[in-house]
Amino acid sequence: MNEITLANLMSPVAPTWCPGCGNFSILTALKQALVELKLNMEDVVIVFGIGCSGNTADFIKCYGLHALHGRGVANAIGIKLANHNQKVIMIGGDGDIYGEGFNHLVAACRGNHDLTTLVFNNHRYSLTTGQASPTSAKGTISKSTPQGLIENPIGALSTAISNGAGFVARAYAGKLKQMVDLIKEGILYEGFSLIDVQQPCPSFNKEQDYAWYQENVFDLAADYDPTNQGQALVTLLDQDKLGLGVLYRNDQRLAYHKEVPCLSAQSLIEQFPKEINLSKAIAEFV
Ligand SMILES: Cc1ncc(C[n+]2csc(CCOP(=O)(O)OP(=O)(O)O)c2C)c(N)n1
Repeated sequence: MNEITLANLMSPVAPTWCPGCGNFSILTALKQALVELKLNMEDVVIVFGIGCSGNTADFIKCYGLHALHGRGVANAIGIKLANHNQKVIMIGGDGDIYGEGFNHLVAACRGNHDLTTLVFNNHRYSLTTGQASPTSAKGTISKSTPQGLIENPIGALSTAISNGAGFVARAYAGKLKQMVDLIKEGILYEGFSLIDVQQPCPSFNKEQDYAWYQENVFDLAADYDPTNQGQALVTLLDQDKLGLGVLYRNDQRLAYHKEVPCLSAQSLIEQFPKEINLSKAIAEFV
């Protein structure tokens, strides 16, 4: 057993993100959360999408998989079904998870699959240099929308809640302690946890800079009841500002792998026939 420390999460590769990118603090918060949870390196696997966010794969040393664009959640679901003992985390951008991979997100919500998805939401496709994404504001001028974006931003969190996600939260890259606490809570939650992390992109989203966020985020009220699904949906529909904290939490629903009869007692790897030499099979693929 190899307990997670900041030192053993340290990658030899330095981040290539732009100065001022919100990704730096999200990575710090994720590492801090893993350390505070006192997990072992062997028990955590992180699936990364494609994008500036997905490039986190190079900047944290852990077990993981760099998936195809939009397909990270599907891979994460498979890992969890194969090995229930793993804490499975999926990291990707708003383009990756709310755009190309949205159907997989909805599937994870509907099944309440036990994994934690962190969306690095900078409201742009940033690795490809700043096209409008599903969370860009209507009217956004970008390389792909030179005359202004016509569509409304996607209601990703309300879709997640109304489709069965058990834990939905919003964090902000400028509030480190709250981000650490929300990530920890999401990882400990047994079921699907979605944490939308609002983050400035200083290179390709000049409108939503740190000053904009200071004006446009607020902490959910102390008496906000996250178990009230209707209130969570109304809160999301009503808000023109971004409420931070746990928007919705359902402790009544079982995670997917606990409900599937052929998996609830033993995961796939536990059922794997001992006489088959898995190392040989893996060697053929690597
Ligand atoms: C299947 C596929 N479609 C499109 C691309 C091109 N592509 C690479 S990164 C990217 C944008 C990523 O944006 P987002 O997910 O918001 O992440 P960010 O870079 O903003 O962190 C796109 C469209 C790709 N690599 N693979």
